[in-house]
Amino acid sequence: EVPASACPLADEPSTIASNIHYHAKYSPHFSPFKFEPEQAYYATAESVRDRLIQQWNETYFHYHRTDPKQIYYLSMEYLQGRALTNAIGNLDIHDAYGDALKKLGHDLEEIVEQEKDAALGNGGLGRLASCFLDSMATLNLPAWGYGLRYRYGLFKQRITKDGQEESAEDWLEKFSPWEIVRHDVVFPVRFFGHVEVTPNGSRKWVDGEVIQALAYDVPIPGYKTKNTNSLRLWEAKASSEDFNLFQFNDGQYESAGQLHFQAEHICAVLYPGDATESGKLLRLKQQFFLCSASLQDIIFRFKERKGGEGSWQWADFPTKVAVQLNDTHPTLAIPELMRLLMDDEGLGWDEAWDVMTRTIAYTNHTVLPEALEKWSQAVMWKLLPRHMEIIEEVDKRFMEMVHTQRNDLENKLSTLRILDNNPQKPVVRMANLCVVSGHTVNGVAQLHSDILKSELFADYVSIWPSKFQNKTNGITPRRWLRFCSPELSGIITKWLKTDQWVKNLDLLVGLRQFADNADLQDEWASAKMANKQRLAQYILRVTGVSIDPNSLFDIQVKRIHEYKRQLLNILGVIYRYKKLKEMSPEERKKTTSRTVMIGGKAFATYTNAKRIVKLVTDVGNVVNCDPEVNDYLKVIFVPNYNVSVAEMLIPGSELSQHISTAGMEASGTSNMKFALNGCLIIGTLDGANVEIREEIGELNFFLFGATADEVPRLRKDRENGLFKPDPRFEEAKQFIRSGAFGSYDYNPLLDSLEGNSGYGRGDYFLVGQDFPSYMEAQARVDDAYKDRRRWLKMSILSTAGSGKFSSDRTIAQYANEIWNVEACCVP
Ligand code: 26R
Repeated sequence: EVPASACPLADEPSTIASNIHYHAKYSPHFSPFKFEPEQAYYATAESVRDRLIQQWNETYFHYHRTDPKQIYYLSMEYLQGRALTNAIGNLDIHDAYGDALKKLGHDLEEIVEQEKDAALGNGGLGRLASCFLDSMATLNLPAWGYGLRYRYGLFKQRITKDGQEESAEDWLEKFSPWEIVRHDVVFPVRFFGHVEVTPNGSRKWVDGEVIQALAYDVPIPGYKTKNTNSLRLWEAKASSEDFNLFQFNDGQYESAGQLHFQAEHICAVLYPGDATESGKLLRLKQQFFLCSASLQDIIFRFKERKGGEGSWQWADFPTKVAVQLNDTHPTLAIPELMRLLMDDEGLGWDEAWDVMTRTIAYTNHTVLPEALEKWSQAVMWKLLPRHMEIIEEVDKRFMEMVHTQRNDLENKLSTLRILDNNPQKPVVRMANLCVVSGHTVNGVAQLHSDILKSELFADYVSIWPSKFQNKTNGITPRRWLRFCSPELSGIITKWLKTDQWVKNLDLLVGLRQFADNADLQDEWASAKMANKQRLAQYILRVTGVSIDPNSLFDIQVKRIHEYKRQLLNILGVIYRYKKLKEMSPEERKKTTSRTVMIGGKAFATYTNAKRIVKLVTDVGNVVNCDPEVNDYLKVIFVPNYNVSVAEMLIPGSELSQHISTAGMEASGTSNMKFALNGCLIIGTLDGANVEIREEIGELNFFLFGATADEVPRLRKDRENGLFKPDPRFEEAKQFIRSGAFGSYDYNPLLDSLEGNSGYGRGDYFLVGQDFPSYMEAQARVDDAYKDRRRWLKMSILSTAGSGKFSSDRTIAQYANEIWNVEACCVP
């Protein structure tokens, strides 16, 4: 009764419905008699996938025929989130699929909730990579992402009475309809072994263990365009030749499949703990696995498109290939490309260096010293002996260049070199290798790029002034406004009289002229209210706490880190609570009611971050149950913050906090998502906050805190005992110490804010320093919220000023100023 080949590409709901029905019946993931939301999700996803595959094949052949220069984005992280809403939105078939599902007795909004997030990343850097993929496809750029297919991505967070508890999240438990295994795309990746000199004098890396990299492709559709790019994720496998059948039949099961176990470990988890030697080795293996497999694939495709042996020149490689390193994690692409060109393709050093350096560029995403990668030379020699030879040669040639051309830098050489030969612990500095080898280095917001140029990489700037650029981050307006807030999107389209803003976000400035219009303000308020109600229901479901949609929704969601200063937020909340307790009921009624939500994951071994999670939950437990106060203040720890949760929180927020110590947050990208959704920001002059404030106007931004250039002096003053804490700050800390939030030992956390913390860096993040100006900014927020019209105007102006922060703008700049690639539109 179901047409076996129901045309998958028609747009009529009834045809779509029969295609979904077809997949439910003939794609055998479940028993055929069930068609519950889960089965409906898989069948719908497979039906959408048919369309993606169609466009994807056309895209591949078009790129193959026209041979444009292609971008390859190498990243250890992608935070894709869910794919279904995004795919039907980009394919512009949302309503047809909604109607089709209705015919089948299901609700699309409920069906999409069935999908697990693909969380193959940690935070900002991974989500940026995913926004970039969306923009590259939307701009019709020939671009592929490369990453690893981790079995367990970012851990699942649960909140217990002891704080955060982590568990493995098996996103592949029931198969992902969005990936397609390419059994014909397999490359060998070697580890360990040694270097041999061949009779003709060239060098060859041999022996050791060889693991196979198998490709899984995820289609990346652009918005309202045919171009559909790929995210290629590598999985590690041992070959059947490495299975010792003889040993197995002899009962030696472990040793029979040894390489199979080794292979399984490589892609088992994202960021395996690196406290142990074996943990460090595994992380390095992961990085090399990504680099080697991707480069072999890139070279293969370069040759394939050139059509056969002898028809290409290696000097042309950089005119067809641009490789972008997402931070230093894929730095090994540099020596690996050199090795492949010299040892496999027979190029000399100079020729290989020229090709490599014109191909590879590097983005820096952090200036935090503990996040700047340094690999032990001993581990590198063991795992990658040929690459260490190459790195030594790069180091040697760099030193020679300084000797002959830049005598003045001679005394700086020990920090500028790639190798740090400190006898205690000789290491390779990955960022230095990237700066010396890449053709371009960029930061991710203007302030961050300026800091790179004036501090971290200052001496390199004097050698290669034109190598350094800024590319302010951006976010995709599809996922982060059009799809996550359809109500607000509809209003914007109505007032701008076009939906072109989804592809050209600068058009949002057109809202400015209506910011005072009471009709727009009322529509705006009702869309925001609907989003707040949806969020309130969600919070009730996951925490059991009921929150009032008429209160000010104040949100801080991001990884828990001392430099991001969730502690400043919660200390402010604690002070507010204490004052509310001291007020008379009449006084309380005059205050602005707030719901403070804090969410984010703490790295499993980051003790102070976990203490902060515990503190927020303890404060919530006390405040939310306090009948005197809980009409005016609620404190929620939002569990398991991820991309899907963000899609719920951000549209429902009114105030968001981006309050890092100035100079420490490279950019931030959630700040852009909140601003785009008409949420006002309380923040420091850090990262992209600076540019957001410029764009939306200083009157619409609640600014506080020390500036980046004041921070070093303030830290010195502190060390010298010149800092006088604000009495409110002392009162808040004392309140915690008094046991107001339970008996957990918060002293180590609070001591980190004092002059002499255990680390010898008392209040390194300047929480005490910025506390008074933070509280004053919060008082301005309370005032502003009391004037409903004023607040709505600011909210509209916030969205209107967010055009610059589209990742389409960011990617267009990378394409023009770093990659030198052009669009290649599939007809
Ligand atoms: C390898 C290990 C030490 C490691 C360090 C740091 C692994 C991952 C990171 C994550 C860092 C690099 C990160 O996510 N940085 C964030 O990048 C975002 C996108 O550019 C910025 O918006 C954000 O400010 C920055 O913290």
